Amino acid sequence: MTPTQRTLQLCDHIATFTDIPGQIHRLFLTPATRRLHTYLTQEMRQAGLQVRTDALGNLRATLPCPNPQAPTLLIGSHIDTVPNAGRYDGILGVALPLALIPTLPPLPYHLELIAFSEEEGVRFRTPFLGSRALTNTLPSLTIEDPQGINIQQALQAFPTDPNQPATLTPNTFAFLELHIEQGPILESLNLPLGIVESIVGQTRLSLTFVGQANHAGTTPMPLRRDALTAAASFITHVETLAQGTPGLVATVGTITAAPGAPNIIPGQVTLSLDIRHPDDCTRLRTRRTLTTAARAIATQRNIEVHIRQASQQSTVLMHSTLTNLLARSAAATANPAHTMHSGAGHDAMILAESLPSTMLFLRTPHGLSHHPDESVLPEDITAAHQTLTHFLTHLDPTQIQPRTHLTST
Ligand code: HGY
Ligand code: MN
Ligand code: MN
Repeated sequence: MTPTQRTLQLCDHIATFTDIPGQIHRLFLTPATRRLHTYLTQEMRQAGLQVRTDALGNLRATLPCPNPQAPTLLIGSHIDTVPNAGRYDGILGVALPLALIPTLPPLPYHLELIAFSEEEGVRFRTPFLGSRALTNTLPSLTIEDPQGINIQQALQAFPTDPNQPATLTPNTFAFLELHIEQGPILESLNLPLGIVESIVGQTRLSLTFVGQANHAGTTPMPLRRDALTAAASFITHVETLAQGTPGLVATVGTITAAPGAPNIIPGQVTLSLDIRHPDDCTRLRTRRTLTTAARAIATQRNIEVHIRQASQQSTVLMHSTLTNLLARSAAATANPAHTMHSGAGHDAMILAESLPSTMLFLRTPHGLSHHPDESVLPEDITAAHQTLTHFLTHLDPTQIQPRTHLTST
């Protein structure tokens, strides 16, 4: 079996680990993730890796080099999914290196393959928990999922071992993430690979509009305090602002209305807001404009609004020495690549705060991602394998200077 066939086989099999039969739906620390850990641990051990699960549920597999003093290169991506997901977002960045490892020559550094436990922010409405553990920037573990289970309780139930450090392996010198592009740019250029120069910043908010639930038949329109119509007005405002601001994307991706019956005026509505722009100042200005708008809409309608920031990430630059080596590796293996920024968030944007980091993208057919029809071309996986092999065999840890300032805000 070729590494490309093996990569696809791994992705196909990983897709069978799901909490909702008939879909790919695998959130942080769920039973499906537990079963996937067992499978991946076995596959990683068969590839000659030493495997452990850390205290935050990240699966960590090391290919040691003969010199115990050698530094470590970290490589990987996430294994949680969005609801009703495709089979490559995150997963490919674990499967592709795992398939390649048996073909690699000896390297002058330890290689640590990591499957991050949480990146999407679906279960606890807070993203990047796996990589945040490694950079010591975890939020409070008392954050609860919709069932009222907090992160600490979920870790105990999984279970993870609190004595397994969820920190960077000492002497880790760099991080590399492979990922599908999740957008249409590479396909439009007819190119298999993307070299990521920067990852766009993002802010995620949770807004709760609180009005007054009441009888839908007896309450005249002028006397209502309807939280859902306030939210609807706000959502329209979000779209209008984003449409009128070049480069801005803003999304209300979830909404719940309570108590939730056809004959009750909604008294409470909670929605999520995701704001992204390559320029941090524009993103932060948008955050201010939209929160001010939410408060104005609430005041006009005599209701309250509560705003919580779930996460905020600045735009980060990838490490130029690593990025240049990736570009040279693609060229040396005759695989055309496009240098670009990432509109999607990735674990690399968290790791880059502490560690020289870079990313390689694979073209996404039809630009379709966060969708069950997400796909990848076998020839692009082969291009990524060739590029990665060249990168790993030409990477000199002594040439990678740590960076102290990587973010633009
Ligand atoms: O939301 C994102 O950008 C990523 O796919 N988690
Ligand atoms: Mn994703
Ligand atoms: Mn992803």
